[in-house]
Amino acid sequence: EGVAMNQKTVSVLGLGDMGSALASALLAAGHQVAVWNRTAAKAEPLVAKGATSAGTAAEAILASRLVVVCLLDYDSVSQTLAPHTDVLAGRTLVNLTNGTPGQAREMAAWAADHGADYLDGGIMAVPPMIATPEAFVLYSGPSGAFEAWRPVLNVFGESKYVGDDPGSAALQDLALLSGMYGTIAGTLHAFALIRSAGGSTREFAPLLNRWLQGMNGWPVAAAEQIDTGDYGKDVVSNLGMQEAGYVNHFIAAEEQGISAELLTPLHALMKRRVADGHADEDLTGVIELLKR
Ligand code: FVH
Repeated sequence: EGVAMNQKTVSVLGLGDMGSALASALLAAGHQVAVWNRTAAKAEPLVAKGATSAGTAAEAILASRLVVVCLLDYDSVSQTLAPHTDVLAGRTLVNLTNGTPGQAREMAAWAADHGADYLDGGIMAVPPMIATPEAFVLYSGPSGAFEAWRPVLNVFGESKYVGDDPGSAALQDLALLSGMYGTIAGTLHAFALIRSAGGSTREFAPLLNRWLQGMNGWPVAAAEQIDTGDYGKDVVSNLGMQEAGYVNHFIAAEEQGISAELLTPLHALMKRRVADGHADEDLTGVIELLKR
């Protein structure tokens, strides 16, 4: 069934867990939605809610001036869009696929070559959070295109515009995810340690939560030291002391028969920083070793 061009229609390319959540949110907010997915059957639940299923990606692009793309990775985005450069002119592509700043900049230039505005986005939510107050989405690219489509994009969650460099959203997205993965790595090590002693991770989890919540202020305090470059200011837990204690993670892991490999990289950096003469400073100074 063909999809007619409609100024008020929003197109969504990619109906995985996230794309389906985005399309559902648009439908729930009263938008007309044209959807396309490589595996067509994934459109069926959305068609039942009122979406129109496009037979091809080109047909979906032609249906709207706003085209939201949410696929697995940039390779899949390129494979999907590249055969349809002739239908991109005059449209705004909002690419919510996870990627790198470089990939986003390259795609923005490619879209411009074909007459389309390009906004890159980073979704800071899992699918069930879409359209709830907890969700926020980072956007970067031309501010005019962002402002024009902001009311529609707000359906997904709070829209946070982070600048006209198309790579900014991906950069901040990856920065936020790296904070998340650091927490996940530490948590998995903690649970492995608890489990190695026959303990219940379920019982331990609230204590870990309490501890992590107590660390809530750490990023802000660390940022203050990093921006001033003064790693010796207001030190309460000096690096030399922390490095000496950190070794116990490896000894305990050996004793308990688990691997401490999730904790190894930070220790190598702590040791180098101590060896460079910064034992009296804060652990934050390790960031200097990440410069290339
Ligand atoms: N789900 C999440 O928790 C995170 C939250 C933050 C943002 N991410 C990013 O969102 C992108 C999509 O993620 P997703 O959860 O929808 O992923 P899947 O459910 O695995 O769906 C993948 C879709 O991509 C299509 N696809 C894959 N390869 C190709 C290709 N070569 N050509 C065309 N389409 C392709 C796939 O189609 P199909 O397998 O159903 O035919 C799905 O529509 C992602 O960047 C996350 O990092 C989600």
